[in-house]
Amino acid sequence: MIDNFKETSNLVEIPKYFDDCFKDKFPIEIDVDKDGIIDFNLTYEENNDIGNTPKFDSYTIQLIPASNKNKILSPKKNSSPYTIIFETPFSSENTRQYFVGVKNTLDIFYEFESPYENYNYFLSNNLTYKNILQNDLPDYFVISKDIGGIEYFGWIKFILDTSTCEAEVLFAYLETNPNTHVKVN
Ligand SMILES: [Ca+2]
Repeated sequence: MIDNFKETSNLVEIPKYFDDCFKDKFPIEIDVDKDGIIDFNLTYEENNDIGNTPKFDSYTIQLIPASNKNKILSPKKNSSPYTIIFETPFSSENTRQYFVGVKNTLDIFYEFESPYENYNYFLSNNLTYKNILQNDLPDYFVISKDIGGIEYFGWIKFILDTSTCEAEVLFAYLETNPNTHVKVN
């Protein structure tokens, strides 16, 4: 009986609307070199699908560079998908920016029109980053920024947990020495 109660109390209610979960939290503006100019936004893109019945909106949570001088880096690999979330220990060595086949979606919320709102859900599966985002290891993006034609490397430490509507950038770092790799152990 007590065990049953515990299990029930651990269930998190899935939000019915994306705004209930994240409206107050996105976009999170990230200024990696503290120069007052935003370099990346942790935010979402909204898509309206009108071709389906029932109609739905989808909200795709992503890190989006504010300029094409700012790169989101992936570990170098021979084939896609190219991932963008790192866990410690990591380094910016052997990384690069890919343009095609990048697994850049952190999670997706599907929001159906009324009266189907009880079917709304976060995708939260292996097409996104369910296992990496839900384990106990801190999550990072590895990034670089072109300043005056020279590349500077850095990282962004963040939390995203769609099961509890948490989204937060904990720290952003840009190495002050050019062409110098960063690592976190
Ligand atoms: Ca900046």
